[in-house]
Amino acid sequence: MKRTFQLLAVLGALAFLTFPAKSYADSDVSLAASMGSFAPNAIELHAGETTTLHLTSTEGVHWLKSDDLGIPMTTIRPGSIATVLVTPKRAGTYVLHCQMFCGPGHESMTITVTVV
Ligand SMILES: [Cu+2]
Repeated sequence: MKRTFQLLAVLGALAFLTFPAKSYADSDVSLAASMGSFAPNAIELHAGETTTLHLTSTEGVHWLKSDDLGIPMTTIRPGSIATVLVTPKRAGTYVLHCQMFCGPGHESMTITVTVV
């Protein structure tokens, strides 16, 4: 009985961690930064729909921001997930750059966001 309870507690915690802001957003996109790139480096969002971005890093500290898309300056660091809600207003192609010098490969750190 105690074992069953423990299992339920673990499953509950996993569900919470896996679907953090599900009730607020239409969809989720996960991005992982490393030295020199974001993976994926191109994503598609929908105008007028809210997407939750889950941002983490596998290597180094990076920063993301977009005035056009309403993404506030966000620090992306290893071992944690930064959650940002984004609701693009207009269709178009937006190229986001890492916002502060992070080390080798910084110049190539871009994410192309296509809003349809
Ligand atoms: Cu950088």
